[in-house]
Amino acid sequence: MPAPHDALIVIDLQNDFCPGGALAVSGGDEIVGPVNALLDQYPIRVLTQDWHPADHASFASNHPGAAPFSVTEMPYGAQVLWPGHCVQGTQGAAFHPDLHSDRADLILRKGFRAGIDSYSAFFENDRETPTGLEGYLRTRGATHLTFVGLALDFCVGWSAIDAARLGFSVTVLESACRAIDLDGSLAAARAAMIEVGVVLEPAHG
Ligand code: VGL
Ligand code: ZN
Repeated sequence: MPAPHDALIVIDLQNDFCPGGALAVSGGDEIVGPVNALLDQYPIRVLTQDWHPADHASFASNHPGAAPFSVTEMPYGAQVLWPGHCVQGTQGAAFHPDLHSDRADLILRKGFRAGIDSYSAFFENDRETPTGLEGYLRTRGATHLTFVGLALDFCVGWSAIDAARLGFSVTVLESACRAIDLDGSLAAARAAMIEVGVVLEPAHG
């Protein structure tokens, strides 16, 4: 059972990451029920929302000739070029309609600057521009963070790793996550999470 200092962070459970969406994660909609059950249990509840302007630098369509899922070099490092997704104010950027988003204490939007992506809920992809979530969680008294959502190998993984580096105790519930798994990204994300002390609760067993 969650204790008073436990926070649940639900990453990007939005239409565009669910089947039928612009950047669909296989089985993404299957986690909505389990996530709703968790939202009822935790005393501190945060939802993140990927929230890009149409001219966002992470969209392949904004790089003439670039194919979706190719990798480019940005001033802040390597960046996967995604199909356009989660454009501010669109239905694709909205939460899955069955998600109990009214339960959230805080909805944190990220990726809203055109020139830089933000996988992590804590820092943009330069790994140093803060989103403000650390201060929110610390002032709420959160010490242990449980992550669920989409996608395990990108936004969930980067968020969990940053949280561990910031000194939070971190658990990822894999049963309430789904992955993109692009060129070994899932195995790499799992290894990187374990490396910094994130506890991965496996989907089975
Ligand atoms: C995500 C790719 C691009 C995610 C967001 O939520 O994992 N992945 N934008
Ligand atoms: Zn995005």
